[in-house]
Amino acid sequence: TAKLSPEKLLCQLRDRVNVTMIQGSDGPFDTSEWQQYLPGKSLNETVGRLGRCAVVSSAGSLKSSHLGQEIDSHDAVLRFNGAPIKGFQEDVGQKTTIRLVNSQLVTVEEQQFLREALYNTGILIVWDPAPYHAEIHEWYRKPDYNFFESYKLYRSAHPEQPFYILNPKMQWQLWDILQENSLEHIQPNPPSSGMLGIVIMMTLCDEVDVYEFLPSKRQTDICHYYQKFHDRACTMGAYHPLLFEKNLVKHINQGTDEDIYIQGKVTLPGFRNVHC
Ligand code: NCC
Repeated sequence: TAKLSPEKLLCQLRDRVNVTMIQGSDGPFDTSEWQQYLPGKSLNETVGRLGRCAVVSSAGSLKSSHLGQEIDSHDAVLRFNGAPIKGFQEDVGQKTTIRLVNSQLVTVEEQQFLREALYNTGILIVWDPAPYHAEIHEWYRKPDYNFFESYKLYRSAHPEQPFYILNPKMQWQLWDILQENSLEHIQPNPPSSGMLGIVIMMTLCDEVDVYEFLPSKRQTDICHYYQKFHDRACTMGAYHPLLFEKNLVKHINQGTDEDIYIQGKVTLPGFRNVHC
């Protein structure tokens, strides 16, 4: 049901979604206190130029997928929130280059976030469901979850680990494109971590393989590959516009329907390889 051709949609994503991390020169973060906490290097400088990348959703359908080796064959792997590796290598691999976490996890589960070794590998990026197109100052005063203090605590404990804060403008620029390409009215809730991670990797990599975002033949009501919890909303969406995200990703997929069915795999071009 998308209105634009896949090529035009890729161009819109490339040109209108600004993937940037909060920097020391940005608005309320331009204080000497924040300079100590924000990473000195940009994300681009930290990761360098990446070739083939993998994005691993947390879906239950990854269970028994045996995709681990294939996932690890990529130059970089992005994972979400508390998705574990230990005990699941066979299905999800063991490489973690970037872990994208939501601000709820950094706040509510603060103790766990600060304690669990899982978070100490790779580059961390946190995002917060800021109000629709809010200015950074406004968001800073009223984030959805006040994760700033936990962020500072984590940075003090792990000063060498790169840890970025996603500029919240990005998620609404992306949401606008989702809305424009859907026939229905979408609730103004931000895209899921999954969709944000896909677009982040499209800015960093030549090519992006996404696993079990579009469900394979293993599709299940089990929410996560690492838990026994059942909920259809995990795959179809409730708060996040997941169904619309998945339609859009299906539309720009450059791989085959068989890849989706067998491996739950979608292949997207990096923005460097999108010519408008
Ligand atoms: O579940 P979550 O997402 O951590 O999953 C990461 C991304 O994987 C994709 N996914 C997941 C499960 C599934 N069956 N199908 C999928 O396609 C989605 O793209 C999803 O974004 C989030 O997006 O941040 C979310 O986070 C959790 C939770 O906060 C974290 O896991 C931390 O504990 C949210 N769950 C709850 O709040 C209960 C979830 O709604 C969204």
